Amino acid sequence: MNLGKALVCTGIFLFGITTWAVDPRGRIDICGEKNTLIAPGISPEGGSLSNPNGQIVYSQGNALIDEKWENYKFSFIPQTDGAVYILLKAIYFVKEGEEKSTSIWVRWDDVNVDGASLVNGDFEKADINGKLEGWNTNPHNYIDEEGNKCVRVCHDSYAVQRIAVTKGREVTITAKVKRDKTEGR
Ligand SMILES: [Ca+2]
Repeated sequence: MNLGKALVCTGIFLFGITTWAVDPRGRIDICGEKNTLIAPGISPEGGSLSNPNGQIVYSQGNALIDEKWENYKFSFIPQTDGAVYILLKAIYFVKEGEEKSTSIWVRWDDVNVDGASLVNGDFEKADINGKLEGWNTNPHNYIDEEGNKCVRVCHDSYAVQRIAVTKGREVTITAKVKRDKTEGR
């Protein structure tokens, strides 16, 4: 029996409840606008990249074990001129025996795009109402970590920005991601 299973069993035994059986992972989806077609490029280290149809690329990163910023990098290649939406989120997770998904939260910061133009990738710019420059997200997802701003998101409550892309010009996205400190283990 590994440690993870032992902890889960201990949780059931002592409290009659199950504990988390999954570590958070960052996920970034790229969705082509209108007729914009995209193809997958490089995959995140320790993660995966998939291309369920010609307009979508899903990237998913490594398991986030410690509460520290980890590097995230992947790319895609536009097959047409157009625009895409970048969705910063976390993995989709359904607990065993349940029908509804459970929200897994991660934090993102320092998003940088090579091959296209993105604004406010460090999340430092927002108006007085907390509306982030360049991004759309729930204001509650905007986090101030002792002066450093970032976003806290899950699969269904993400941060999104639209960027223009050029046919054949590979777009490489780098970012920092970490497990959220409020996330259970
Ligand atoms: Ca920041």
